[in-house]
Amino acid sequence: MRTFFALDLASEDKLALEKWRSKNFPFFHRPVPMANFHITLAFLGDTSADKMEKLLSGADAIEAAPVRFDANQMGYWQRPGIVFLGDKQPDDALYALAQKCQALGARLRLNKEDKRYHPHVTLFRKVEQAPPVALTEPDFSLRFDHFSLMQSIPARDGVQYRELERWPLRN
Ligand code: 3AM
Repeated sequence: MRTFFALDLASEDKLALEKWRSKNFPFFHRPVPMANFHITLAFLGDTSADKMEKLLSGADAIEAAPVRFDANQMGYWQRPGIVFLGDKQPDDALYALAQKCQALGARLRLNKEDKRYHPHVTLFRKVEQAPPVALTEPDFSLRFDHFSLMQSIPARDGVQYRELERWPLRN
């Protein structure tokens, strides 16, 4: 199965982001379903049953602090065609957690990511042109007290995510 570590947004935050997105970009194409709003920590890819067991016990051993993410900046990456929300000053705790998740994935020879890690919440995919400027600046204060292992399930019109397991973040 296809998996990734992520910070899954709380339902009320998903709703708030969706409200802002639909007000500011009512005509923009290919919105990510609000249920899918998340911050990827580490993409793992195809995960066998054998590796899944090691992944779960490896994640049990991860100790990391709660994370804050202030979604206060919109961005666009032309090559993957992604419009996203970022944080102008990302939390060190987020990098520390992502690094631990990525190291675990690398130890199990799951997906090896050479690119620099840029924490973000994807809003639109397959976007060919930079989006217009938002009428109202995004300003969402997101807080996370757990991280999750997610399964990505292909669906007829996109993907669905399912949380397989979650772990607490503590100081
Ligand atoms: O919504 P974002 O972009 O944060 O882009 C995919 C998504 O994250 C990313 O993993 C998340 C769940 O699918 N992803 C998918 N395939 C990937 C790959 N081959 C990938 N990240 C890196 N390498």
